[in-house]
Amino acid sequence: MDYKYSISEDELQEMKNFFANRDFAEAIEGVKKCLEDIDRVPLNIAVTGESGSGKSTFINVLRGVGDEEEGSAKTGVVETTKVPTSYFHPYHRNVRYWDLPGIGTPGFKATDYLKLVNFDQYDFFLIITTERFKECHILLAQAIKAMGKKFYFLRSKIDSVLNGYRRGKTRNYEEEDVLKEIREDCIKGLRAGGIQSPQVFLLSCLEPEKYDFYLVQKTIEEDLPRQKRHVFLLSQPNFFQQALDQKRRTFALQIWKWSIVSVMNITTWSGANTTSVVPYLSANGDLTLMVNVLEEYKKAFGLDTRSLQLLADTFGKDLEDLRSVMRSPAASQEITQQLVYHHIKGQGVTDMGRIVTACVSQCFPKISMLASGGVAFGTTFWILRSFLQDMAEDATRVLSKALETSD
Ligand SMILES: Nc1nc2c(ncn2[C@@H]2O[C@H](COP(=O)(O)OP(=O)(O)O)[C@@H](O)[C@H]2O)c(=O)[nH]1
Ligand SMILES: [Mg+2]
Repeated sequence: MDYKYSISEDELQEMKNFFANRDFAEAIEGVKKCLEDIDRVPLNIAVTGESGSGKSTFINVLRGVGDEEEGSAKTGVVETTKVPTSYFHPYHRNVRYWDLPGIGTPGFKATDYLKLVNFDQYDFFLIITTERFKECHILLAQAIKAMGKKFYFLRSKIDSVLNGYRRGKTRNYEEEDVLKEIREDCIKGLRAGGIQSPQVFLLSCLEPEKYDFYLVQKTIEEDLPRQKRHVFLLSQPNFFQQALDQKRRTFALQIWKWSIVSVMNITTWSGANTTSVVPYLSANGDLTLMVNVLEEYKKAFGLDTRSLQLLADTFGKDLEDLRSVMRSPAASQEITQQLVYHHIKGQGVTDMGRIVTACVSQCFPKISMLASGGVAFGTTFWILRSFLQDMAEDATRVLSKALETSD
């Protein structure tokens, strides 16, 4: 059994801080609220640009939805609508992407446009172009700024530009030089248009694992307020190892909270129904909760069949090839209470749970007031931590497999 799954000093400190200066019941409620907020806090992302710039395609990539899949944003169609269309993230219903009407039509007025699209409802704007940024993009950005919102400039279809170079006469070009040139050209144009310290992200929806896709994710994440940052991060696609690492770290920091809720659920539950059909539940933690949390890990890491299929399609790989590198039973099998219970019993996890609990009770003696003398806390902690680690490692293997080149 590996001690890397045990609780860290940082987590102990965070727990202590959380419980300091609050009474016990109030702190427990606070823990629950923190977890619930992740599914409740709304995040509305507006995607705007000229018609044909790739807005709808980009929204599908960000949501992890195939262009042809049911509920996808329709791509390659001439836009006629004057109202924004919203698309939920399939696994985070509080995250919504808004496909805004095209800008730059004759007589375009940025302030009128922003009123028309109800600008106030968005957390930030993504402004996409396939060429240089024009006056309409700059006017829009300035109007967004004047209204106190954030925007990001994205230069899309970079694959087409590079293909142009490949086919053209410029034989001896370095990809890095071309990208630098495009970036500098965009920045120069934006500066000339009056945008201070502009930043431009280069993207391709056909090659989302390249260019600035992760950088834009990271930049937005860092700009967002704490509670929104969390759900944004978890809802992002998994084309980069850094995104997987970030998700793992974020999930890891929640585990002590889930472990407390798990114990509290048992207390309520065993009081209500002492003749349970699952008697081991009270000693080990709330299995229903663990199943739900593990399901969430699986989806966030893109290890569910739907996400794997899309990854396989994106990189021209076979679904079964991607599956073949997964080792965690939670990734390759359906996550059930039996699976979790089997894990608890099979590997002496309860003993490890005791160790975690003992660790916690040194600086947080109240833990032993919780159900089963706090052992359920440690068991839940150990289970979630070990499955998280295993699924994160699977996600890394799946991504490497998806990105493998055949030559
Ligand atoms: N080569 C390439 N084509 C793209 C990319 N993004 C979108 N497209 C194509 O550009 C066309 C317009 O895209 P769409 O998303 O409908 O643009 P919208 O009108 O802004 O919503 C479609 O045929 C897309 O397949 C990209 O990154 N690279
Ligand atoms: Mg569209």
